[in-house]
Amino acid sequence: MFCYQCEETLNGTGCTKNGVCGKKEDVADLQDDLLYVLKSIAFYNSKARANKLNEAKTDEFILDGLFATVTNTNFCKADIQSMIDEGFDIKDGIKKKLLSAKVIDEGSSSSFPRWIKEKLLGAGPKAGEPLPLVAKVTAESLTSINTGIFATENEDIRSLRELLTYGLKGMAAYAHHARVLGYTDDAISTFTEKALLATMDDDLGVAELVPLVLECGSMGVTTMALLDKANTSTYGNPEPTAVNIGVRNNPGILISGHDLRDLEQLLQQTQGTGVDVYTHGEMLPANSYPAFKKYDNFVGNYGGSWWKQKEEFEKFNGPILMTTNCIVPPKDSYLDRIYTTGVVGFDGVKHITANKDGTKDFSAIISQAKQCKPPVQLEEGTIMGGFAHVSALSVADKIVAAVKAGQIKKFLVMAGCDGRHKERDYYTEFAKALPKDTVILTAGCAKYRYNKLDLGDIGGIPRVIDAGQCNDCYSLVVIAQKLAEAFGLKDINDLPVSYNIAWYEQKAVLVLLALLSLGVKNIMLGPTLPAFVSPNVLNVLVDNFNIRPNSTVEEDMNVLV
Ligand code: SF4
Ligand code: SF3
Repeated sequence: MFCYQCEETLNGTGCTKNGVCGKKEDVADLQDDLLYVLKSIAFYNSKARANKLNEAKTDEFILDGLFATVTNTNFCKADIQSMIDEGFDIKDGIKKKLLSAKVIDEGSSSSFPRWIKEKLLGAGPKAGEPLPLVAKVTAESLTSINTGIFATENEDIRSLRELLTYGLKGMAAYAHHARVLGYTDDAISTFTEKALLATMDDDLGVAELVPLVLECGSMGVTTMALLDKANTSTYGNPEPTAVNIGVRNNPGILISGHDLRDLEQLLQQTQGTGVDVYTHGEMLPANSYPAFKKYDNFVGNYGGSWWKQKEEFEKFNGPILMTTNCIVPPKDSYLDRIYTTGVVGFDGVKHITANKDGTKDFSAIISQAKQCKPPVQLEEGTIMGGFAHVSALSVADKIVAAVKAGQIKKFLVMAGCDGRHKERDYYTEFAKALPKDTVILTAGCAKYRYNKLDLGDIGGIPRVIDAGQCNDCYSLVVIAQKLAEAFGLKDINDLPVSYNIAWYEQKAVLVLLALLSLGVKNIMLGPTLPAFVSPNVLNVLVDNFNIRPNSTVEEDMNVLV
C-alpha cells in the first residue's frame, strides 16, 4: 500500500500501512487495482464512444468507481472487489461489442499505441521484471501487475499523473450527484476516459500533462456548473437562512454527505412519523433550499464538520445516514445505528441500496429512530447560510457600493475542507484576526472553523458569506466574475479578493484546478502542500500561478489583506 492522496497522509509523505483515515492495506491495494481496471474499460469505451456504441451504464460505472476511491468514502473490501469483478465484465462486454461491430478485430491490437499494448493488452515484460510491470488486464493477471503509484518511476510524471487522477476523482463525485438528479454531460465522461488513459501513456511528458491537468480544472468548472443547475432546478435557489443548531425533543435521523436527493427522500418518508431530520457536516447547506424548508420535521444542523463525527454521532442518539464522504471508522457506541448509501461503504455497517429507479427505502432507519432517544443538545442558536450565486448577486449592488465607499476593503475566499489536525486552528485564528472591513467568502466544510464566530456584518452584508457545499465553489466563481463585470475589470485577479484555501481530499484538488483553469493567481494553500506535488511540479505551479503555502496568521495577514 502507498497512498498520499489527502492532506492528512502519514508524516506528510504517504500512508504505507493502514491509512491515517482508517483505510486498510488490502482495501488500498484493491482501490489501486480498481483504478487500473477503470483504465482498461476507458480504453475500450473510448473506442465505443467514437463509434456511438457506448452505454450510459459504463459512464456511470467509471465515475462511481473513481468516486468510491475518494478519501473517507468506501472502506469495504467486498465492495471494491465486486466493483473490480463487475469492471471486468463491463470491459469484456464492450470488447465483444467492438469486435462484433468490427471496430476492432483480434489482430487490430498491432495498430494500438505501444503503451496500450504494453500496459493494457499484454505484450510487455513479465511480472517481477522492473517497473512498469505489465500484463493483460484480467482477474488472474491483476495480482501480478503493479497497479500502485510507484509503477511510474519518474517523480514529476508520477506527480502529474496523480494530480490528474485526484482531480478526476473529485469531478466524478460531483458528476454522480448531478446524475442522480437526471443531469449528465457526455463531455465529462469523454474527458475522464481521455485523462485516465493519459495517466498510462509514457509518450506524454510534463509539457503534455500540465495542460491536461488544467483541462481537468476547466472540466471541473463544467461539472460544478452542471451540479449547480441540477440542485437549483430541482430544489430552487438557496436563500439566505438562519439555520438552527439546537435540537428538539423528538427522536431524530442525522444525514451527512453531499447528496440532496437522499435528503429529499428521507424528508418525504419521515413526514408524519414523529421523527425529526438534522443535517451534519457538508449537508448543512441543504437547510437553505426552498424545497426542503417546507418539511416541518427538518430541524436544522447538528454538530460540526466530518472529523468530529465520533463524538457527535455518539451524542446524537438516533440513526445516522452517510450519503457520501466523509465517513470515519465508526465507534462501537453507534455502529448499530449508522448506515451507508450510494458509493459509501464500511465493513459491518448496514447499507441502503437504491432501487432501479433511484428511489431508496429508508423505513428501516425510520423505525430504528422511533426507538431512540432525542439527540443531546450540543449548542443552540443559528448560523447563516444560503448565499449561493443567485442570492449573493441579488445584493450585488449593495456589495459594490460598500466596496466603492471603502466599507469593504477585501474579500477572502476561505473555501475548501476541514480536517482533524490541530494546525487547522490557524483558520479560526485567521478569521478572528481579519480586519472588520473584510468579508469571508466560503464553501465546503472548511467553514466550520469560523462559521460559529460572531464576526458581525458590514451594513447588513454578513462578514461570512457561505455559498454552500464544496461544489458550490462554483457560486464563488460566478460571484467573482459578476463583481469583476460590475467594477469594469477584465481580469478577476484585479478584484480585491485574496484566496486562503484549505484542502483535505480530492474534491478540493478539483476545486483548486478549477480556479487555476480560470486563471486565478496567488492562491495560498494549506495547512500543508500536497505530498504528491513534486518539487518540479510545484515550481510549475509557482511560476505560472504563484501558488504559495500558508504560514503564520500574522505573516499571511500581511500578504493577503
Ligand atoms: Fe492516507 Fe489519506 Fe490515503 Fe487515507 S486517503 S490512506 S489518510 S493518504
Ligand atoms: Fe468536507 Fe469531506 Fe472536503 Fe465537501 S465533507 S469538503 S472534507
